[in-house]
Formats: sequence, C-alpha cells, structure tokens
Amino acid sequence: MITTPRCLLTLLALLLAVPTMFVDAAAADKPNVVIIYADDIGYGDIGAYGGEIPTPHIDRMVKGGLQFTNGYCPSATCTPSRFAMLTGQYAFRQKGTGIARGDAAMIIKPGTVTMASIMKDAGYRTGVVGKWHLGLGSGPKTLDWNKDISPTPNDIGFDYSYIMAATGDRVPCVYIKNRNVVNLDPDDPIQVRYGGGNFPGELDGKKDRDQLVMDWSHGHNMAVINGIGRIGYMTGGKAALWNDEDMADDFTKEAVDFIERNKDEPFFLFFALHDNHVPRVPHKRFVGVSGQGPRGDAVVQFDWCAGEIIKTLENHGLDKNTLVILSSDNGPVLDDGYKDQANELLGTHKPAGPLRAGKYSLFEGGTRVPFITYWPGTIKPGTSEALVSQVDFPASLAALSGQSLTDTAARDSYNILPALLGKSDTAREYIVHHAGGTAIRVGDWKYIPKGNTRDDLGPWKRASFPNGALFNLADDPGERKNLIDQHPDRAEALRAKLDEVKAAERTRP
Ligand code: NG6
Ligand code: CA
Repeated sequence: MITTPRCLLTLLALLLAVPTMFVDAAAADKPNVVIIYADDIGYGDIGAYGGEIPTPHIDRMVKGGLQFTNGYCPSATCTPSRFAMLTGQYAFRQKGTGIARGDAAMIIKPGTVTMASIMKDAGYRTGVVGKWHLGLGSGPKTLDWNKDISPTPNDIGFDYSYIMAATGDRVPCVYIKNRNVVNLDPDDPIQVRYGGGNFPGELDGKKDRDQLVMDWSHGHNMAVINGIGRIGYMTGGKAALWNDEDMADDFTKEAVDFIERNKDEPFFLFFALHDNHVPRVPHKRFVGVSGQGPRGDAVVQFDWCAGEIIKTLENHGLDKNTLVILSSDNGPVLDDGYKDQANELLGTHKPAGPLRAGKYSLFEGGTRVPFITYWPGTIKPGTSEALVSQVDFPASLAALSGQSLTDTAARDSYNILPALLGKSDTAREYIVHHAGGTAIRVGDWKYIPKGNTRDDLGPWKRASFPNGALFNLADDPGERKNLIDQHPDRAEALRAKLDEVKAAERTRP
C-alpha cells in the first residue's frame, strides 16, 4: 500500500489524538474530589445561610453550586463526626469514639474501609491536610512523638497527610507530616502527657495565668504554648511548635501544594481546617474584619481558605473536573473555654441561624450545618431540601468512582450522589443525630428520647425532656413546640426507627 503524505498526516493526527482522548475520558470518569471541612462553623455562620459575617468566597460557591438546607454532620462534636464521615459508620457503633485526647491511639483501625481507601482503590491520589482528631499510633502505651508514627492516616487510605493530631487547644501543638513531627529537633525531644501534672520548668495555665495572651474561661489551663493555655501537658519540641496565627495559611499552602502536585491525575483531598475552633487566633490580616472579635474573624479566615482552593482549581483549569463539597464537623459554639468575647461581640448574628442550640446538642443546631456542593458545568446552581449527611460520603464517592461496597463496609452510608449533584430532590429517609445520646429525624418529624441535651451556644445550659420530645421541623424549625403528648404514636414510630437503625447487626439495606 502506498501511503501518501496526506494519509501519513491523518495517521499521525489520529495517533496523537488517541492518548488525548484517552486522558480526557479517564479524567471525566474520575473527577477530582475536594472536601473543605470547617470546625465548629454553624448553619447560620455563612452569609448565604443568613449570617452577618462576610464570607464572599463561600457565597460565590453557593451562587455557582448547590446549597443544602437539610445537610447534616453525623455527630455534634468533632471526633465522632469525622469517624462517621470517614468510615461511613456511626460513631456510636464503636466504643472510644468520643472527643479524643491529643495522645489518643488511632480509633480507625488499619484495614477499615474509609472514604480515602475507597478513592485510593479507584486509582486516586489521596491526601488529608489539617485537623485530624482521630488519634495516632496503636496504643495502649503512649506514643513516642520522636520516632516514626504508626498508624497514621497513611495507613487507612491516605497517600499523604499533613495534620495536627487533635485540636488547637490540645497538645502536642505540632504538625505531623506522614509519619513524623515537622521540624523536630532530635536534641529537643517532645514529651506529651494528659495526666501527672505539668513538666518541671514549663509555664502553667493555672499558676502562670497572668502571663497568658488569651485567658481561659474553663479548662485549657494546663500547658502554655504561645501564651495560650491548652489541654494536656507537653515539653520539648520547641522548634516544631506551630504558630496559631499562621495555622490557616500553613494548611492552605499544604492543600494547594497537594492539588498542584497531583493536578495531572485524579486526586481526592480532605482539607480539614481548624477555624473556628478554639483557641481562635486568626492571622492579623483578618483581625477586626468581622466586627465580632476572634470568632467572627476566624470564620472570615475560613472563607478565605475555601476561596484559595477554588482559585487554585480555576488557575489549573481543574474546576470543571472537580467536585468540591464544603461543610462543617458540628454546630457552632461561642464560649468554648477561652475569654475571646465570642458572646459579648456577637451582636445580632445568629451562628445557628433559626435552629436551636449548637455544638454538643441533639437539637438541630448541633448537627445541621452549612452543606454545599460545587462543580461548575455539572452541578446546576440552586437549593436542595434533600436530607443529606456526611456519613453518606463513602458510599456516594464509591458510586462516583465506579466502585461497589460490601454490605458491611461503610454500613450506615447511602449513595446519595444524585442528590449531591442536584439530579434528585430526595436523598435519605432519615437523619440520626448523635451528641452522647441519639435522636432521629424522619421527613419533617424529629424525635428526641427522654433525657436532656445542651441548649445554648456556651457555656452550660441544658434542656430536659422527661417524656422525650417530638417536633415538626416544617412548622417549627426552632424546636420549641414539643408535640409528644399530641402524637404519641408518631413518636413511638420514630423511636422504633431509631432502634432499628442502631441495631448492632444492621447492614446497609
Ligand atoms: C471540649 C473542650 C472544648 C473543645 C471540645 C472539642 C474543655 C473545657 N472543653 O472538651 O474546648 O476542645 O472538647 O471540640 O476542655 S471538637 O470540635 O474538637 O469536638
Ligand atoms: Ca468541631
């Protein structure tokens, strides 16, 4: 066969086109996924949800994405919420999943199916940057922070991790990259303990209270790091200590670097910021911006971080091939242990919006949080009233990446991908609320079993229901009219549903 130059050219063009077509198809099959996760930011804290704090970057995401009005975190505090989101199993199914100490052993055992392992199995590069708070090491002996740490997030599905062990208010106040403390000087080893009193020669939150740059209101009076009292004691590791005011920048830089390093292959990033958890120490460029003191300023800082992620995706032309989900790990709190004027400077802003209570509570304010999905060109902008929960991320991301799960893996997790992408108006039938005890919402009805729960934004007020409570959230979103005496049968049906969901042998139906 004689090949003319023209045919040769066509052949060449085809040969060149094939790999490109292949890459495009693979990219479309495997969109990137970024979860931007806030700490303690409430339903009403974001401008688009009615808040009075400026959040222009998130408001822009809402404008170009899908805003959920019934989006939930699994628990009203951090550790159990993250445990459930990562594993697709409610925290009450496993002992020891309450708020973790800074030296706790890792509560997700290697081998557990997680949102990250699912994405890794699908061929994604997986990373976590930010607040971890799920423990590190295997216990039961205290972790040696000066050696290689194992297990870490790298043993449950993350290729890369750059984290703080627990919270900003818990020692150790250092970052951990993969298996090692960042900037650790071997000549100044770290020691951490949660009992047994302070280390000799270290400042003390109680004895040296007059030297603190931010005073505590309850707890937070053990080690003093950067002039701030913390929970737990530490000594050594001076060169490795974080600067609180740089933390959001440090994590954002790591997140941006992760995206840029992996921009040519499918990636999954869990970007867990610390704002606006206590201690609230935003960078000085955000100080005073909200007019609400450190709490509001930390929300502005979180908004900036979210904006940097969107900007990075846009700069690299990745925005149309990336599903971004933004949410929070639990509801809002004002005084959570430091005198940072969160109550005094609040003004008319309502951190939980129209919802009752916040962090630590079984009321809606505890677990109904900002919840936004954003994927220009794929998600049609709008609002969704579908019941969605972060516990559904593992099954939904399995669906997105074309994988199936066994009935026992991520067993509380439903595939709600159609709702997350705005292709369906409905998702879950029920929501389980968890804050020590449990409550349930089915449709518009909410049932709280007899007992009591946190009823303010801090410090301590509780509401008690000697006979339980039943609310109609459509008529009464603020959970003020207890209808349990009017509708005992309905309450009983919800109680039965809650028991059914909580049954130990339950698998995904
Ligand atoms: C509480 C802390 C609180 C906060 C919370 C965890 C005291 C008195 N209170 O025990 O400040 O750290 O734990 O918050 O120490 S969470 O968002 O990480 O769950
Ligand atoms: Ca939290």
